[in-house]
Amino acid sequence: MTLLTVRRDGEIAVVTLDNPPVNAISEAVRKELFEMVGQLDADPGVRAAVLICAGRTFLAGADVREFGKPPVEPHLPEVVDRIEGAEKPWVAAIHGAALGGGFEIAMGCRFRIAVESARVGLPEVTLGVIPGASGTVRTPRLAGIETTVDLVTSGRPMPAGKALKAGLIDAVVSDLERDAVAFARAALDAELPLPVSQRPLAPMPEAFWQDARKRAAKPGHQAPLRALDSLRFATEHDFAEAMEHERETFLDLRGSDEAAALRHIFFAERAAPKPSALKGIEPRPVRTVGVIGGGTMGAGIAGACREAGMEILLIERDDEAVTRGLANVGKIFDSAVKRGKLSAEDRAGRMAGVRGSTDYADLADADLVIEAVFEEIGVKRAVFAELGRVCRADAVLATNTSYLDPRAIAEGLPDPSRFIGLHFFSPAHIMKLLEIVPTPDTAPDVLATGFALGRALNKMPVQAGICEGFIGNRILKRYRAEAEALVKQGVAIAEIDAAMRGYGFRMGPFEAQDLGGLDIAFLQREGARAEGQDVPETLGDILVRAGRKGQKTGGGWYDYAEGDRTPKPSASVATLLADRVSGSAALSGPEIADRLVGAMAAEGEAILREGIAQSPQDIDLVEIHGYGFPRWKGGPMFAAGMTASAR
Ligand code: T1G
Repeated sequence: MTLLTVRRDGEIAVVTLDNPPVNAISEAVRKELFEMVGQLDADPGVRAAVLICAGRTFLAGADVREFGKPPVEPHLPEVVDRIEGAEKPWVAAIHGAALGGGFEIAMGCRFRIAVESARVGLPEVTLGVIPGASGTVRTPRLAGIETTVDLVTSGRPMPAGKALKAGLIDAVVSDLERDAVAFARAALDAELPLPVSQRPLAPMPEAFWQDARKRAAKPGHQAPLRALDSLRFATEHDFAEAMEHERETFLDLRGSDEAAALRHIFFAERAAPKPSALKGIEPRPVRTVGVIGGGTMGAGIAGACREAGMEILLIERDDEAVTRGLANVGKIFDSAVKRGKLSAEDRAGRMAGVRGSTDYADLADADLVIEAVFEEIGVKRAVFAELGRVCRADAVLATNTSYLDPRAIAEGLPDPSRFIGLHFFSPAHIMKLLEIVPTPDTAPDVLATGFALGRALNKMPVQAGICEGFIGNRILKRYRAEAEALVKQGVAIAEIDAAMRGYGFRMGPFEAQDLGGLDIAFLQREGARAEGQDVPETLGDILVRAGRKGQKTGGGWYDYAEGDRTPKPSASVATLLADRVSGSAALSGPEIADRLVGAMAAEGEAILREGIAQSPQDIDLVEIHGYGFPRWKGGPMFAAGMTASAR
């Protein structure tokens, strides 16, 4: 045994697993657990066992790195059954998160206890599989079918308090190991509950399953529905048959493209915030953040930084704008209170850390200042000229620009090494993507500070090189251009949107423009044209010039009835674009999606070639966390087979 250690507390054996970083259930862990049951059953001095983990968490599930390899015995279901069938009852002592196979092992134990901060869950669908060691078969025997439906189809973990009420755990304790031993000792004086596999489970009516399917369905994402099927099968067959069916489903999904895509993203999301190129480079500490501009973006950035515990100074041009800016930040916390995520008292605490001022001199102690003012080079340059004068020499100065060249903004700054682009996405307190855009002068520890800020704000930080639109907006432009090319070839606008929704996007390219407004991109194109750039006319230009800016003007690519956001195909648009459409291409939904995703991947390839992105997986993360690309498709680069990820 190298991962399991045992110590005796009287007649209770305390079995500790130590397999950092998250006690993932590798082949070795399965083997040692399997053997441990026999060892303790054979020990006459042992009457019960406590299973507890060292480090940050209880068993966090099967080792995802083994998914690409053929399964090796003992398989996890056998380990769970062996624990359940042990002569001496086991008690799972949970801290951190008991997830997937970790919770399945806990269900093989006769009892489960946890500390208040612990969570239990079955996140397998987030990896494109379903529970493979009784998650859809034992869980409903513990917590009933309704609770299990949400656990297995959403993959969302449940906090210990709720899990106790749901019957998933037996007690919430404060001193885990001490209380687990006491719990095991006390359990020996009473009649033991039935092993979970022997508890009853009754079928549900057809209507229940139809409704559950409707709620679980996400276009193109099969795992949640397969998990539901496995759960239903378990309610209509005996335990052994249900286990066989679940295992078959799990093994079938394990090799699927969807599982490969979600594993690709799982590891990409963990690698992105810690770029290897920054290893050993100490970021500058950030406790006080100045935000210049209290509009939507500035307030969102201020709210995100405040939520991460930083002190905020919001700078605006006059007292009225300061008041408005502070009110914008307050609204962010008000909505958190409304959603029950924040108490009124906490809200007060959040706002106590946000001050407003019109005087740049108040930024003298700021560690970081983020500019979020109007997207005009003169305005931004003036802001940084002032910041260069008033801020500490080691303060990091950042622009939130979406489209301007950060090098042009930094021009004239006495020390450009402390300047960086931090491109947040609106609403900045919600959107996870943060494009980090260093200039050639940006110091390595300033770049490291950008990534440290991304981690502190629980964002998905991705480094981007300097080009128009960096990574995300550049791909968006190509995506929209390809969609317009299909319209010119005679493919209906509504069919294109439907195809992308069928692929897994929440909205197609045209619906999304109508929601956001066509004029934003139009003004960018007009600005570039005014600077003498050759920007070909787009179909969107024609619509904007005709006053069709989207939902806000009652019509864009679609018509909208008064007070109704339902997009209706527009005869006016057909007339406006009639002389641009030449062809009657008939493409299926998947063919349309392939065309558009292919265009995104082609642009991604150019972005890689130009060194604008560090890796194809970074591009996938940008698309998933900034532009609604369905994560179960892995991102455009993965979908186009351009990543080295294990399939
Ligand atoms: N397998 C292998 N490595 C894992 C892992 C796992 N399950 N989970 C995390 N890691 C690595 C991760 O790559 C990172 O590595 C480090 O641990 C810290 O991760 C049969 C089939 C547990 C809540 O889906 O949700 O069981 O980058 O940064 O923020 O039914 O990790 O440091 O080299 O995320 O503290 C089900 C996935 C598997 C849990 C901890 N289980 N993990 O969060 O750390 S399927 C999961 C998490 C299954 C059975 C089925 C989180 C965490 P590195 P981290 P964290």
